[in-house]
Amino acid sequence: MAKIDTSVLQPHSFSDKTLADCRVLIVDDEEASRLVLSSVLEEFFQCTCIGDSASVIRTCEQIQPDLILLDVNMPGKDGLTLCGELKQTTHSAAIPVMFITGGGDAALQDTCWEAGASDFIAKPVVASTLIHRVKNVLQSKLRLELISEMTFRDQLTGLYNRYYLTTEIPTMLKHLIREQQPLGVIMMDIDNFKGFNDTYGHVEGDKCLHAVATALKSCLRRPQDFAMRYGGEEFLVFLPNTSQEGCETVGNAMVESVQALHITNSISPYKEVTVSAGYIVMQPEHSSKLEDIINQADEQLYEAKAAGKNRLIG
Ligand code: GH3
Ligand code: MG
Ligand code: MG
Ligand code: MG
Repeated sequence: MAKIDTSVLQPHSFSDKTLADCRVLIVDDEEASRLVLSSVLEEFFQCTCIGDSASVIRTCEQIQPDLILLDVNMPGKDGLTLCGELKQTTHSAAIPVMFITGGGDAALQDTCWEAGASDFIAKPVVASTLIHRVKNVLQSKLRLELISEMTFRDQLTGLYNRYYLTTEIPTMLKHLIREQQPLGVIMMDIDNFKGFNDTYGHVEGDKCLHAVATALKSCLRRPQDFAMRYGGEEFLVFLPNTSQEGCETVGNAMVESVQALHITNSISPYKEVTVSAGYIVMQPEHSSKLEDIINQADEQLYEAKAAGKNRLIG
């Protein structure tokens, strides 16, 4: 029988984040106001308070809040201007903003919506109303996060899926073109996998796919790098802003880490499950097509198969 580590065999479980895990960033220049808001909310959520509007964008990058409670009137940068900036910044654009407004007149409320508010609440704040409104916004955010994770991930392996490739990669390419940064692409395929299925059955085959995907993920070190299940037993790895040397290091680590799983495959000349990989490093241009990039990496993969499998060629 194939020897597989059963600790990595559970199918990918999507996010189990709850309301209690959500981080709320409270931004208000008045200390008394921050204290009131945090004392009401910290029983239910993870709260962080700041009084200085200038440091909000940096703080968002550091703690990635799920909601920002934002005072409208603050010295220096006011809440409305800050909200506009948050919505223009990649890492904070999706964070809902709830305004805490001093006055409740309709014109100000309109301005809050136009600035990108998800909701607002008038001072003086009623504790129970605040809690309900915050819970509502966070519930919606959690649902959206779960749906987007399910949309973009392959359920068996937990890796990104093809839909992610077609929707997200063009944005990544545009960024690389603008910054004049190279892209490393690795195309990978499990060796002799048809024989593995025929010998051990498709259930063991699925477990093997999960274990291989976990090994590949463990080789990714930077947040911008990602691996994707391209087809049945084929994987694509994208390494933005990576040199030839960097690509080779990651690719070799992946090939080695799969063999290091020591999953028996009696029909393989290596007697274990292995992968072959081909890589390219290229400078994306406006004329670059995703299909061409993948085809080039695929040609290298073909060379790796022809040269005896269980290796990286680029
Ligand atoms: P090579 O070394 O040349 O890549 O040979 P191979 O046998 O791996 O190549 P081939 O393309 O003939 O086989 C791919 C196999 O992958 C066929 C199919 O049964 C299996 N496969 C694809 N998707 C899945 C899946 O989701 N689960 C399982 N268990 N098997 C899958
Ligand atoms: Mg104020
Ligand atoms: Mg294949
Ligand atoms: Mg194969």
